[in-house]
Amino acid sequence: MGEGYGSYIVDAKKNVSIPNIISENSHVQEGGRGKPQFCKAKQKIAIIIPFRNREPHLTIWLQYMLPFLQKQQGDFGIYVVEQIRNTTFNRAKLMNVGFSEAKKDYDYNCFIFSDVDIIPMNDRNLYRCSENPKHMANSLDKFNFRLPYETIFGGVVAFTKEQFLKINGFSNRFWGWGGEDDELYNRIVAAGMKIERPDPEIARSTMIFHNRDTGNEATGKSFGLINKAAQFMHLDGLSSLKYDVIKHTRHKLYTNITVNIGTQL
Ligand code: UDH
Ligand code: MN
Repeated sequence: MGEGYGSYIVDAKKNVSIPNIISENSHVQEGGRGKPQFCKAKQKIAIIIPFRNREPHLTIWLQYMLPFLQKQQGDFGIYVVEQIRNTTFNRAKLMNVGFSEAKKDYDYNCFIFSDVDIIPMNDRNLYRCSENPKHMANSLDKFNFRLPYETIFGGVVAFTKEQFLKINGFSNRFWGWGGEDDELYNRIVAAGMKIERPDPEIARSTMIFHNRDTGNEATGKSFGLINKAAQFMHLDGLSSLKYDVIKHTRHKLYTNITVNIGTQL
């Protein structure tokens, strides 16, 4: 199991440095942009990563994912959307910001929303969009490579631009850990779409071990909204998104967008 064609081991303890990753990915351009050298890709992929205070994870993610995306002949851009300090984390809202900001850069038609700590362990797991919103972290080591429940839709998910617009993005109202991914699933169903998942053997992925972050405690305060997706999705999401960009920086390996997304009312 897990040692088939295309699989490899992710070593999260290996000490790599950003300059190292830069020199190993000489084709990656300013802002974390990559393109196939000898063909034209159909999909233009923005990878959106919600972020705060996880530099070591980001380094590992870049180390594995830049070669991975290039090997898959992706036309891609990496967006690290960083929430300013001292406010409760809001993963979903950062995803919406990433979508809105990436769209200004390039004609992206596929958006992959990925946690910073999840890395696929098989390069046949195509980081591409599909006919339906796609759940890509369906075979995680943390859950013994099984789905903990059938409707789980967290970790890494892929939407075409149309699919994401159809559900008005994520809810902006989930502060602290949990629930936003289940609400997202309910939006998809409410919009009459289905989800799809790659073969679990191919989708095997690892989540780098970590403890719960400060500022991202599960309060459960928003959990009541999970089952109200159909009712609120058209009012709460991309259409109601407000934020201030504090800093917009093109690093060599990614674009950082630091934002003030406010606090829970
Ligand atoms: N994130 C950050 N900084 C934070 C909080 C979250 O960057 O302070 C981002 C990051 O991309 C992360 C994602 O949000 O991968 C999701 O948060 P998470 O990794 O905390 O979510 P997960 O489902 O939560 O992994 C499990 C936390 C409890 C771990 C307990 C240890 N056994
Ligand atoms: Mn995690």
